[in-house]
Amino acid sequence: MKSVVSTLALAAALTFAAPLIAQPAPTPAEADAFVAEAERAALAFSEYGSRIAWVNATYITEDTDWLSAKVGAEGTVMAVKFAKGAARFNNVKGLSPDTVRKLGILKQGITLPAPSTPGAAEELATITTRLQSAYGKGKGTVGGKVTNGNDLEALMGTTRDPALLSEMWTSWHKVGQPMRADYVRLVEIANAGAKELGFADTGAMWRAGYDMPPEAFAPLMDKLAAQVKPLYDDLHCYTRTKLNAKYGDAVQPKTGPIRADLLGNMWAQDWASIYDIVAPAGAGDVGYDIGELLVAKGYDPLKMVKTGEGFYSSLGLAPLPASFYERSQITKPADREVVCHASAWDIDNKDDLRIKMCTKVNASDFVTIHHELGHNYYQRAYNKQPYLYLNGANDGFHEAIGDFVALSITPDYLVKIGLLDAAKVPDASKDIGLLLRQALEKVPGVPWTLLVDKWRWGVFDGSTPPSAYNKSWTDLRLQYQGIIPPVPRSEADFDPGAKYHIPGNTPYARYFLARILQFQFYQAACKQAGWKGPLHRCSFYGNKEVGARLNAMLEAGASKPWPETLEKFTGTRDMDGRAMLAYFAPLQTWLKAQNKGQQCGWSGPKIAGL
Ligand code: X8Z
Ligand code: ZN
Repeated sequence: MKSVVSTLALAAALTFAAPLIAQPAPTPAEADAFVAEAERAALAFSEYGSRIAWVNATYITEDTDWLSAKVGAEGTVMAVKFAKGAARFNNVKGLSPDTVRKLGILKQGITLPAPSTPGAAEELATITTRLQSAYGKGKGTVGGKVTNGNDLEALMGTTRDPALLSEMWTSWHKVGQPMRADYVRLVEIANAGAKELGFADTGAMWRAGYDMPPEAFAPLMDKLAAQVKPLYDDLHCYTRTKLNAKYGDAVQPKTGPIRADLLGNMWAQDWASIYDIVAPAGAGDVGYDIGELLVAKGYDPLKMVKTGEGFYSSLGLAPLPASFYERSQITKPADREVVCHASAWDIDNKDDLRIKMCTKVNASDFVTIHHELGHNYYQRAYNKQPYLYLNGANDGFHEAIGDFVALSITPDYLVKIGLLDAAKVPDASKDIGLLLRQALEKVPGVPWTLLVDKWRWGVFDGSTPPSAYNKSWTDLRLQYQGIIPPVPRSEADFDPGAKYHIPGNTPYARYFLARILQFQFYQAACKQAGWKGPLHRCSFYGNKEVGARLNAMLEAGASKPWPETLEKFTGTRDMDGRAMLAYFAPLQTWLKAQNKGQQCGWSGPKIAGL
C-alpha cells in the first residue's frame, strides 16, 4: 500500500485467496503454479490497496480511515493465507531456486500478520489505521500555540530557547499517550499471527528477511554498530562540550547524557540543524548553509524536487513521468489533515510514482527529497521483475539509495547547479567543518536506528511488558544515544508513539543498514568514477558509468540474495562500517584532539558486546 516501506508487506499482504487443494506430497510443478497464482493475485490487489492508502494518507477522514482499515484487513487475510500456503512446500525436493526464494518471501514478508481467529485481521487493521492517522493529526505547542507535527519538527531545528525546546518536545510526546492501549493489543494480535506462521513472535519474523539465519541478524547489527560507536562517542563528547558552552551547566552539564531536545531534532536522530552551535571556532567553518542558499536563490519545494530529479537524470536515468508531478503531494495541503512523514510510492508497480511530503525550504528536506526519489528510481528500475521481486535487495538497500546519492551534494556540485558561487567554495582548510556537518547528519543515526527495533523486538518477544514500555524506550535512548528527556517520564507516557514508524508500523532496522550501506555504495561509486581526492569531496554527479552500474543494481530488485547484489556494485559481500569510518577519518582525529581533557561518555547501563 503505502510507500516502499510496505510494498513487500503488501506483496505478501496481497496474497491471494485461491483455493488450495490439500495434497499429501505437493510437487515442484504445484509449487511453481502456487507462486504464479500468488504473484498474479497480489499484483491485482496491489494497485487497489495502494490507491486507498494514498487517499487515506493525503486526506485523513473518518471515511478514508474506514476504507484503509477495510483494505488493510483484506490484504492481511490474503497474505496470511499465502504464507501458510507457501509453508506446504517446505519439504518438497527439486524446487527451482527462484521458487524457493519466492516461497521464502511469501512466508516472512508480512509486517503484521493476523491469526485466523474471526475478526482478528479487521481489529488489527482498525488499530493500525487509527494509530497512523492519530500520528498524522498529532499536534504540540510552541509558546502555548497549537502547532502541527511537521512545523514542530522544523522548529526543533531552528529554536535555541531551551524552555521552548522543552515545551515542544514534551507537548509533542503527548501524542503517544492515547496510543498505548492500541499498541498493546496490536502486539498481542500480531504475535498470535506470527506464531500461526511458525515464528516465535513478530520480531523474529522481521529478522527472517535478510538472506541469512534469522538468529544471525541482531548480532550482525551489533557488530556493525560497534564498528562505528567510537566515532559516535567522540561526536557526542564534542557536541556536549559545545552545548554546555552555549547553554550553561544548568541546561546542559559538562558530563553525562545530553538533553534530548537540544540536538536540533525531535528524536535527536540527526543533529545537522545545530551545526551553528557546534561549528569549529573561527576559520574552520564552511561558510555556507544549504538552507540559506535555497532561500537566497528563490527555490520553492517544486524546484527542490526538480533539482533532485536533475541529479538522477545526470546519471543517465530517465526523467520522472509527468504523472509524478501531477499526483505527488509535495507541500502540505492547507485544508485537511494528512500524514506529513515523507514517503515514496509506487502505485501501479510500473510508473505511477509519487512522493508524499510536506516540504519546507531547508537543508533537511533537500536531502529527504533525494532520499525519497531514491525509492522511486529503485521502484521503476525493478518494475520488470516478477511481483515478489519488486523490492530492494534488502530493505536497507531501498533506504540507502537516495542517501548515497545525496552524499554527492558537495560544494563543487552546488556550484555546478548554480546554488553556490564558485568563489564561495570552501578550500581544504574547511574540510573539518564540512565533515563535521555531515557527521552531525549521519552519525547520530547509528545508535538511534539501532535502538528503535531493539525496543520493538523486546516488546514483541515479551521481554518488555506493557508496564515497562516507556522505561525501556528511555533506557535504550540513554544506553545507545547517551540522551535523556528534558522532563521526567512515566508509564503514563508512550514516547515510542511520538515517532512515526511506531504508529506507522514500519520496521526500522532498514535505516540502520542504510546508514552503513550508503557509505559503501558511495565509496564504490567514487572509485568507479576514478576519484582521487578526499572521499567527502567526491561527487559522481553527471557520471554515466556510475549511473549504469547503479541502474544494474536497482534493476535486480529482490531477485538475488543481497550479498550478490552488493558484491556486483562494491566488490564485497559484507555490510561493513569501515567505509563510513574512512569517510569521517580526518574528523575523528580532530574530534579526539578537541576532546582531550574532557570526561567523555555517559553513565548508564552498559551495552552488551560494546
Ligand atoms: O522515514 C524515513 C524516510 C522515509 S522512508 C523519510 N527516514 C527515517 C526517519 O525519518 O526516521 C529516513 C531516515 C530515517
Ligand atoms: Zn525511505
